[in-house]
Amino acid sequence: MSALTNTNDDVVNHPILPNTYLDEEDMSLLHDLKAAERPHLFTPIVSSSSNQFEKYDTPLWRRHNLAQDWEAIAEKFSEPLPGNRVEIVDAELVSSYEKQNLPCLIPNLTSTWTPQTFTTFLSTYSDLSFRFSDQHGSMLDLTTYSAYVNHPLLGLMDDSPLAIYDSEFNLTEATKSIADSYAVPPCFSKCLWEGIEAGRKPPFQWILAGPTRSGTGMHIDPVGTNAWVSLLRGLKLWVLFPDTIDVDSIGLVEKIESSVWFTQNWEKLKAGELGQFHMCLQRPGETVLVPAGWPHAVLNLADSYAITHNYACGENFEVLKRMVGEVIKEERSFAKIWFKRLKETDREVWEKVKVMEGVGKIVEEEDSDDSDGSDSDNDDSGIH
Ligand SMILES: O=C(O)CCC(=O)C(=O)O
Ligand SMILES: [Fe+2]
Repeated sequence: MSALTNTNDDVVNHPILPNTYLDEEDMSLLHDLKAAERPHLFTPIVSSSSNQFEKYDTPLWRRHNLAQDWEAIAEKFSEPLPGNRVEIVDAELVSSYEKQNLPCLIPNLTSTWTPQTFTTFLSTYSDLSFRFSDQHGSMLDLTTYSAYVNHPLLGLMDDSPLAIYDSEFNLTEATKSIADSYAVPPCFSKCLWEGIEAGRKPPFQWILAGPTRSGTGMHIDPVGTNAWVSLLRGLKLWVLFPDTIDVDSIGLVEKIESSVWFTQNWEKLKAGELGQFHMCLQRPGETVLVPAGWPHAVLNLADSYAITHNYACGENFEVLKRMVGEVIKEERSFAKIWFKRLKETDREVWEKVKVMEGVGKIVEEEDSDDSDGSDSDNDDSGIH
């Protein structure tokens, strides 16, 4: 959206008010983005309507009316339920949690990072477009996104507003400053995919920026990886379940927005109906270690800005085995690249990995690709 198209004088004359002007093109883009992001909440465009809010309306995004009582709901959620609290530990203990594949929360890992808030992020990169998910290619510029977030009929009404979820910021010159604004905390084990360039391995780093009520519904992180999530500003509520849980019992496949999930399941969690869970509130400066294979949901209880990396961890043999299996199943062309590299650069891990199920077959394929004269390193099958 160009500032020149803004004819709303009230907004222009009061710069402290967020600009919420959206033209028809913006509304149409937002409608497309919402449709791609949550196809199950799709509402067709009412082409007969001349009112753009009615024409591009997405009523299912506010079907639970959470925005109305949000203050009270957020207040209730800001007192985590007793039970398995996520343990707060110092950096030296992280590897022991990686070995046991358990979650923990580590304070003070971000003191050297460039400060950032949801709002400063939106204004710093206002002209640039970002992604809102890895599931589709739709992008939106942050001026339009900011107008959506602050609009009384849109972001301020949605049960779980759109949030920025972008893994490709490290690939462009314009957003390189984001990659330069933080550093991987050294307490996490070395990623076994390290050294393979971004774009040739599965996505591994994301900016997570969203307003209160946004978040990430119940999910398991991709390809058997661990993750760390560092919060710079805001407040996040986490629930994590052990990797042994029956995923049907916690609505993993239902794609429920996290604000809705917590609202519908709070009493069940409290009554122990969902079994063992780990819960914590994450505050600025704190980092959560997410163990591989653990289903979890995260809800922003305030406007939040966070950075997360997923990493391939070799600290726990069973976790490593599961991750290798998932790489073979889901990212076959990357498996070839990774195994070749492991063989050349990390004999110790390679000795463990080479005997795992399916690995020998991939290596044979890679060897015969090489003897064909085809260079699989140039295979740009495009893992993004
Ligand atoms: O903070 C969030 O919304 C989600 C964090 C997370 O679990 C993820 O990015 O996989
Ligand atoms: Fe996650």
